[in-house]
Amino acid sequence: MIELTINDIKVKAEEGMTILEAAKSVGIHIPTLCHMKDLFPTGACRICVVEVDGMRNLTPSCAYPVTEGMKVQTNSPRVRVARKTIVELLIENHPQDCLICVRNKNCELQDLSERYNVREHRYVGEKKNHAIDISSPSMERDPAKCILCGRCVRTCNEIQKIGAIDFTNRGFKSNVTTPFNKGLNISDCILCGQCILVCPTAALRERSHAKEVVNALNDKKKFTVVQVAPAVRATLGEEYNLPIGTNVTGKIITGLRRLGFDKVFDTNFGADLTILEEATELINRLGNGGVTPMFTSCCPGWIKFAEQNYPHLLEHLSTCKSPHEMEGAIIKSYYAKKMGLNPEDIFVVSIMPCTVKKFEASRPELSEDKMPDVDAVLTTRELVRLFKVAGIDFNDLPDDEFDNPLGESTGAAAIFGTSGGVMEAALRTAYFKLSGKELENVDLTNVRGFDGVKEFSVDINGSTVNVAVVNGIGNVRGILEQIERGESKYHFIEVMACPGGCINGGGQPIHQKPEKVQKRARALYEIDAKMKNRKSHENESLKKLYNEFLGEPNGHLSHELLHTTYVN
Ligand code: HC0
Ligand code: SF4
Repeated sequence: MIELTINDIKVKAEEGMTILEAAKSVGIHIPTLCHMKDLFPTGACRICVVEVDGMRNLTPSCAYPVTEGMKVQTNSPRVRVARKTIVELLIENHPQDCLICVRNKNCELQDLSERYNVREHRYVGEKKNHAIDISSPSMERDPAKCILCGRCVRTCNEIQKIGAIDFTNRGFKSNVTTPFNKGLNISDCILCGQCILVCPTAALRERSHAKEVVNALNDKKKFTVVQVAPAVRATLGEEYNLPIGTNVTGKIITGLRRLGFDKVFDTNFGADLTILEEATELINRLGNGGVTPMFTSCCPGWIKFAEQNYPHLLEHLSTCKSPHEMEGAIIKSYYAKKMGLNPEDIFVVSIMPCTVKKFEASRPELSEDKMPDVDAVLTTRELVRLFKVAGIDFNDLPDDEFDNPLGESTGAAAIFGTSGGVMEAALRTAYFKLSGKELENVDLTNVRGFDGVKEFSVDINGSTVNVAVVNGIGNVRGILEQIERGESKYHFIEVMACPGGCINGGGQPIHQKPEKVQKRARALYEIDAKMKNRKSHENESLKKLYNEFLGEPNGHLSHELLHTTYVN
């Protein structure tokens, strides 16, 4: 243990701790911008500077380790002036359009301006002027709002290991951009939106589909159908100050009805449907000597990554569309027929925790006869904005239930939204299909949690099935290289691009609370544990769908409506 004083308070800190961490441990706040927990400090932004006895210059506390007997002042007049000057300089080179900014009231620059009592313009001068990058169907980049903290660059390069964006130029001309400044859509970006989640301002944000959705709701000729992803129900409440991990399914349904949707369905139904199709595909591949290991295909960020970087391995991807796309296809075929509706009059909206789903919905491979399975995708954050405009006081809403038949689901579907969930759900059904027996304990805890790669082997009818779960796209290359070398022992692999899975998707509420991922995941496991039916093949409405319409999993009609192809 090391003893030091911070603001004349005696502090005991572990060796190797930074001044920032030691201060935090005794309730002393030091502001940060470039700092990222668990990543090597860069000390670039200088907002965390402190005064250390015996040192001439101010010291970045995020990058400097504590030493025995050290005396630190985190709030001296010199420190305050330095921090305030940094904030003032950032503000003067910023558009200052807070009132119409999508991050108004959720912006770290605004918070710093408030904290340091910035009340006048002292450094008015030239401002950087960059065009907004709107080349991608999922995201926008607004470099004029960038304050060069570098958190997006580090997230993309060091966590996601994509490298789609980086710093360019120096001094006043410094900028974060794509290679050759060509736009996100032609970079290596997979549109995961992880960079949006760490951006302190609105320099990175989703491409909004709100206008299209409002127009459809106002169009009397349109039959509007909405579906809600598994992970949204465990996170949306955070935007209304509810504790992280509060399940707000019932309130979301009521809110969507009040917005005017004709039907409110559950993507979890599509998730159960995906499991029946995917488990059958796996069993067929294992039985017929098909290409294995087979990868899950529900994460469009992972699919985009595979198409861009490993086109020679695309045969390993399941051909299943993702759950919300399957649900869209069923709404515009089975449900339309049942209700006597013209599929062209149906407008399907998916509420998703994800930015890539916008790109996915626009893909021509995911439409029938040029009619998209899903017409618009709103992120969790965009739905909250619509609720606000519509005068909906979310916390006071009564609970309601999904419409049927495409609103019924099982516990297996609920856990899709967290890393390992799709694998656990698939194994519950694959075990039954292969052995004719039900799993005694459906809680497959080996595939839960947030390790980068999780492994599990299950004995089914005397054969061992080896599975792996890749948590975050940054962990996938090693697994793919094993396959390239012909050394993979796995039969089935789940990949989710966002660390933690969809609960931490790029469309989710933005705040830097490190415990959020665990608490959100726990909410989904609780939903699963409380369900009467916890295996996808127990979904009664799904059985009816096969009896009345599809025939059998992987049958002719399923292939036409629920499976897809990939582009290399
Ligand atoms: Fe997910 Fe999905 S689980 S990708 O994370 O598979 O976005 O929540 O909706 O489609 O179901 C996201 C979440 C989904 C899909 C489902 C899958
Ligand atoms: Fe990188 Fe993902 Fe952001 Fe694209 S969306 S720049 S891949 S972090």
